[in-house]
Amino acid sequence: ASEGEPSESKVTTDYDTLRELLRSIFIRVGASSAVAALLSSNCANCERDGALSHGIFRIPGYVSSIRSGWVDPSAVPSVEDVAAAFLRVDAMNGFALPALAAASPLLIEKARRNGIAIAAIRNSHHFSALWPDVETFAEMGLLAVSMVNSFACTVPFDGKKPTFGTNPIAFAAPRGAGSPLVADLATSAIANGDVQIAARQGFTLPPGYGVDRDGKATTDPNRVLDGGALLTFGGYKGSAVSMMIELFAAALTGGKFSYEVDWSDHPGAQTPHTGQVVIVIDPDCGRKTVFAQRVNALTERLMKVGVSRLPGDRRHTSRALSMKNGILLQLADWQRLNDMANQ
Ligand code: NDP
Ligand code: PYC
Repeated sequence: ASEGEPSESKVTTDYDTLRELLRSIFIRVGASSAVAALLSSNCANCERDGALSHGIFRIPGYVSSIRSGWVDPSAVPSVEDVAAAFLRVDAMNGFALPALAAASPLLIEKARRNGIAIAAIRNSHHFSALWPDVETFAEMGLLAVSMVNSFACTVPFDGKKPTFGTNPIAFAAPRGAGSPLVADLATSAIANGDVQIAARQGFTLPPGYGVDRDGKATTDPNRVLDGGALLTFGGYKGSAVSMMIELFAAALTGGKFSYEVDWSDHPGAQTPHTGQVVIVIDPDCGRKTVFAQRVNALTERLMKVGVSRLPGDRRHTSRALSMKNGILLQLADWQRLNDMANQ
């Protein structure tokens, strides 16, 4: 079978069936129904959108982290209203998604009232892509930016030891009638999830992405994962952005820096216990023109100068195909999920 078509080693599932299967796995390992619903939708959304570095291959990592006692899958986040435009959120050693969900209604209300609002989330575990966290705000007509740090697996430019996380930043802008314009990127040369996928599938990494445990350049994903580390994208520039993400996601929120994450007492832990910041802006406050029209003016110009695809386009194409034809999975992965749900 050609790529995208079912074969004997592949299976097609519809979105709701996949989400429900993932939900039952989370429930089975002790997640509250609220947390299970959020994590399963998020992971199914990543798989649906072809955001595979945070799709179903992450499920064993979630389960392993929960079983190790490192993260509380039934934590109830606490939201503190500290200023006109500032919320502090304690995720109570739970996942970051429920913390953001708990903060979102007040965050939106504050952004609309004040023009801007910030949720500073701490004591949280973020284990997914960042675009789902910002896209929903843009669907409501708001601009959003989020940053999260992770665990020390990236060497700062000119440094000798892994210190930063893969530290992604995601931006989302409303586009009027169309789906929001979203850019979501790790500040490491590649996301750790993609290194794991390369290792599973036997691919090498492009040169300049990673080093081995002795700090020597390597294109072998297994060497990167086995005590090695990633480099930042764009040399010192990516390193500067990653450094600032440590400050926004950890120093500002009260979360841990990536180098402070120590899960050695919890063998099996995989979810970084750090912080996340989410900044939401009402574009109407900056208006000299209608914001969505300005977004469209820019994207039309980009097309005119030869840009064939915008950030997020690939995901939306994948989403449309998944919703029409179903989500194509490796049979072995599908069987493993079913085993996990029934264990
Ligand atoms: P990519 O390098 O795949 O993509 C980065 C951005 O660039 C995306 O918005 C993507 O859009 C866009 N893009 C990619 N190729 C092109 C192109 N040719 N032309 C125009 N735009 C393009 O992402 P990363 O590997 O950096 O990150 C992957 C995911 O990992 C992200 O979702 C990130 O949030 C997540 N992550 C999570 C971490 C965590 O701690 N929770 C840590 C690190 C990463 P499109 O999606 O449409 O391809
Ligand atoms: O893919 O780099 C990554 C990552 C780190 C934490 C969650 N995802």
